[in-house]
Amino acid sequence: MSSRNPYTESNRSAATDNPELDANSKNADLERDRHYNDGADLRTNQGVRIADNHNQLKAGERGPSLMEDFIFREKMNHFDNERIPERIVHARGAGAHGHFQPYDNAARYSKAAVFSDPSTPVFTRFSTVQGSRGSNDTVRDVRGFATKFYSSEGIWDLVGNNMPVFFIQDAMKFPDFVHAVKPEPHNEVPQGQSAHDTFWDFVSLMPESAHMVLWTMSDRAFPRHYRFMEGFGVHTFRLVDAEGTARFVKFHWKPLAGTCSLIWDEAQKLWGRDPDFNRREMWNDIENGDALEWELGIQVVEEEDEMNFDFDLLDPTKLIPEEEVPVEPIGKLTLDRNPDNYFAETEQVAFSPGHIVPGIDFTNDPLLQGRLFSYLDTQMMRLGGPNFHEFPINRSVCPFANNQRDGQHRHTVNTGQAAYEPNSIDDGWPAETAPGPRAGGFESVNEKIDARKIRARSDSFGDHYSQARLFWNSQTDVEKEHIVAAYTFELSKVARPYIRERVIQSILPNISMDLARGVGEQHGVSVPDVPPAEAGEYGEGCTEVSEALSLLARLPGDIEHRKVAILAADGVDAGEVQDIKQRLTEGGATPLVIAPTMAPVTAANGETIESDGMLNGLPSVTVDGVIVAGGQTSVDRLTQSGLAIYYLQEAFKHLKPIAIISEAEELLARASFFRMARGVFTGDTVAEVFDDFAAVLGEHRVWARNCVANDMPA
Ligand code: HDD
Repeated sequence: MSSRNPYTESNRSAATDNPELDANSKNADLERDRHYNDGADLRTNQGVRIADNHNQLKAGERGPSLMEDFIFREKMNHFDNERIPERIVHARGAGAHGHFQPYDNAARYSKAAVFSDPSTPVFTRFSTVQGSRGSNDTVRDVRGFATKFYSSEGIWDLVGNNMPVFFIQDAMKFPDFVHAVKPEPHNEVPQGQSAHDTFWDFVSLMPESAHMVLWTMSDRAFPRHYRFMEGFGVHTFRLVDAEGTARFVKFHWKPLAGTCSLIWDEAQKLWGRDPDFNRREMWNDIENGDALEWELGIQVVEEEDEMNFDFDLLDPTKLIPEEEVPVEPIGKLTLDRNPDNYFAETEQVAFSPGHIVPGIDFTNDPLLQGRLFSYLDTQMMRLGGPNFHEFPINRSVCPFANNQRDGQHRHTVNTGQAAYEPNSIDDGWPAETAPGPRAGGFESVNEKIDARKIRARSDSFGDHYSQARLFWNSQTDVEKEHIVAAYTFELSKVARPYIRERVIQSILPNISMDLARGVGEQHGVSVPDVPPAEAGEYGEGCTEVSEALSLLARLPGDIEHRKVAILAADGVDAGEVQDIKQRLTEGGATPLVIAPTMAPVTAANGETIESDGMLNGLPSVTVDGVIVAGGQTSVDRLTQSGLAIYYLQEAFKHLKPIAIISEAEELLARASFFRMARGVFTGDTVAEVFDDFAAVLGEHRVWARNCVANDMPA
């Protein structure tokens, strides 16, 4: 600390205390900038009322336009400059507001206000990494999971992903990695995906990426809904308690709804059927009052235990198995309010791992240290200068004052004559605050460093395969099949045979011979008899399993938040439709009546039933299960409809539960599956089939059907 000037001390009582925040504080803060058009006259930005917003000023009705038309020029000039650069990575995203409530145990680990205040407002943005702002939601990619906590002691950003590790160990390689994964520079192909030469060239030459690439080849790479996705802080961070004791932590977001992903074929079809699938579902659910919820958990490692692992806590390509250090829940995140304006909030929000508060600190993870530079740097360019902290979405809810001044787009009107410290002209304000457990100034962990300058990688970062093997060992058979299929597909898009061979012969055998052989067979590439990696890199001893690494370990278990199609056509049994809707709604699921057209369905008893969508407008890839409502005429009509048959076949292929309330022999025959097929339930009444259908829906998919799903032509 610098020496304190006397004016600071004498005037301390005038300083602002931390405000009392509640879940609504950021919403109230944003109200200062909201603009409402109700009853407003159309005016220029200078306030001049506009009489004609359809015609330029011209010399005669058919004559040339006049330069003088300041109204046209202002309008066009603003329009021409509407775009800002998109994020260099994570360009496509969707965000929501909410709040964080800590549990009673949280303050034990950290003095950060966010862990003791009853509620802190937050804004969370989910994103894909590779694609541009207009790319598809459901591509195979990592998902960003970035949360801004507007805490009473300043802003904390937890800028994580939905996978707990990363592709590289040192930020020095980040530009290389991003150049390799992004669309190729000569033709800007492909968009939003890793299935191309430069990505596989790079990762096959960088064995440290093997673990993370394996995660991205799993179904985690296309979550069913953001609410069904885990989140991770990735790096080891530090929490500092009120006594100043620091502990290492890994942050986890555990979805209260459980984990569910799409199936690759489903994800691909969604690119065309609903490219905004994840974004739309989050938006609609929040509009319907169905909030998204996660628990924040931490894995805590005491400082003296830092070296007790067979990997390095500073290596971001490693996770701490939950069986070794359990995840302790310390709070709950709720996202329950949609933004008012995509650009002002979701596009302009600026996250940075460097936004931390007293009670939270960094570690020497070289990836994290590099990130601390990169985010602010990119935001200067993307958001046009150093004043983006003034944008409503980025503005701290707690008061702040300092001597930073001016710059592009400055809004604050700083008063006073002294913009320096120490000063006596403005009575010494704004003044420093000494560190303290509450309302204290930020203090870095007092880590002793005694080292020589060196550009090198620690040997403790050398094992690139043990944890990849741990991940592989921990997958169920279905998940393993999907991973083999994923590598096979991705490599089929790689034009250069030697890159495909390098992946199959030099990388995959070190993870698993089964994986290597599975992919090798489909590419006609032989696999060596023994893994080629050096013993040190290979982690030969790793035969362990961590159940928490399987997506199926945290299945929802019930039908809450699931979307179910009720197929109906004219002649449907209205009572059964009502019965199905009621049972689904009682379980927290959303029923959607899907009909051949958007015209209301006329039921057998003459009632009309509104349809929520058409067979090809809300196709089976947008729902989690399908029920064909009873009523013989309706079932007969659906049996004759190619779209209805395709709907059922596709749902079958994607392992979704199907219930048919009718005898429906012909429908089953046309759809080419059998009454006894797994997860297909038929009966005369809803009561007969519903519980079985709901039980399977709770498990998300009919996993046992995987072996026959590929036979389905849909
Ligand atoms: Fe990053 C954006 C997450 C490594 C540099 N990153 C960005 C976003 C997320 C992450 C979620 C989007 C934030 C938003 O929604 O606006 N990044 C990660 C994680 C990483 C990671 C979990 C590894 C553990 N990132 C990483 C490295 C660097 C960057 C190593 C550079 C040294 N990331 C950036 C960036 C971005 C970014 C270029 C682009 C836009 C932005 O920051 O604001 O600075």
